[in-house]
Amino acid sequence: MAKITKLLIANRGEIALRIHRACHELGIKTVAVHSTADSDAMHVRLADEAVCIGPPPATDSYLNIANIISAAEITHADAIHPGYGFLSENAQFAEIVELHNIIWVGPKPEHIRIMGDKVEAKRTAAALGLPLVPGSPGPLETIEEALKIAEEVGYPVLIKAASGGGGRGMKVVPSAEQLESLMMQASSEAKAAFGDSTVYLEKYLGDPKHIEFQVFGDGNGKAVHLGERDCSIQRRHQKVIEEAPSPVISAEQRAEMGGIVARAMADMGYRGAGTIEFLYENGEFYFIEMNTRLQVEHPVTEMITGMDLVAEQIRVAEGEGLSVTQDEVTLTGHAIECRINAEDPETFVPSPGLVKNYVAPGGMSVRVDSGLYVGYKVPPYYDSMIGKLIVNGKDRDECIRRLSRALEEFVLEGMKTTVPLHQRIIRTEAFAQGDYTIKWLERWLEEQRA
Ligand code: MV4
Repeated sequence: MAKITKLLIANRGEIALRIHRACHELGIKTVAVHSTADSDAMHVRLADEAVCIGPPPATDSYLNIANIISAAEITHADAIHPGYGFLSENAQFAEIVELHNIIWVGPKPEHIRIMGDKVEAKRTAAALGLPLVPGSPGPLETIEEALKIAEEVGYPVLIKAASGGGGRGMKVVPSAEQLESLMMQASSEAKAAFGDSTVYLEKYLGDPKHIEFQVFGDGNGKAVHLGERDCSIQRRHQKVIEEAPSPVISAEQRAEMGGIVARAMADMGYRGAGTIEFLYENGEFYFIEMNTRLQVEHPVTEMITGMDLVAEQIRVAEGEGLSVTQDEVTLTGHAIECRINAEDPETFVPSPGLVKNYVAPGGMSVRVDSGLYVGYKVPPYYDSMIGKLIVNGKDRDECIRRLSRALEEFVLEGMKTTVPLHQRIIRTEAFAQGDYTIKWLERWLEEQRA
């Protein structure tokens, strides 16, 4: 039971601002840490204190553990929130924070470590009763073993790197003839990319949806689920639009799967916010990975639950336990998020630059999470996501109409953005129907180019 009085935000951009806002609503002071490229960022200006932690490259600043811990020490911050990306899923960083008697606003380091190893994650998920994609029970040791398992589950199969995730280091194997060479290739690529050659095998699902459940644990055996998000609208493993609830999941199926994931998190003693990722095909869920962080798309869950997930993370980190029981969680209406990137909407080439004019949309049930302001210069060193537009409505129809209206209002001059792309996507029949899968956007973009 340790109240947080001053929290260091170990991140940048819209999520740093999001965390700052939650802290100030809770009466918690904030410390911004930033690279020399981010001195003029909105969250740096709003924070109670700011410490420069290095030059623009993230490895020298936002990933520099010694500098971040030093910043926490000199400002007497009593907690660190890592946001998403950067050090958010670095178990060693979480351990170091705790060793310095600083409250880590995140899951237990052991759980971060387990879920970071995709083979360990699957083993754990299986033991907790989550449905898995059929495949190897552990790392692939020999080609004979791989051939045997592939035969059992049926081709095509997918070779994945244990240290991969987010789609890096995957190889689709169409038939037994290619298995050996693709397995060797995957293994040596994994070694080069992650310093770990461990690979495993799964049945390849041809065209699933990506549906993820938001979970929260108190670290002491209590956990809840906050429903699912459909994140299938993606390009090259980058999500573009997310929505909650999924347009294809029934209330019964949500309650069933939600109950399973919440019980799993309770059983493992999970602490804080987490996301359990599934592939969904032919009405069935298949666990693939768990993310041990707050995600970019958390606002759609906030809109349908009315909960502040950053405030909830802070409560749990303080040892206050969850603010709700499962019975008290209500899922109401529909919410959709569009990621606004500083990119050419046709070529996706990054387009950083000076914000010459900016008018954010407003009105009923419209939320914009962004650190943009007129005169701000989007630096070229980081991710091109510069904001998120999140809209909710009483149902999916109303939500889409409101989203279209909000996108119409969006004014951002000085760089190319993905706003026009979102307008085009939400007008398609596939989006209207809600039956899109993970391959839909790339296929549609290909069609549009032709
Ligand atoms: C798969 C799959 C098909 N079958 N696993 C990609 C990222 C990583 N989280 C897992 N991924 C996939 N795993 C099996 N057995 C297809 C993908 C996949 C994907 C998954 C979610 C969202 C977007 C995706 C895009 C391409 C491939």
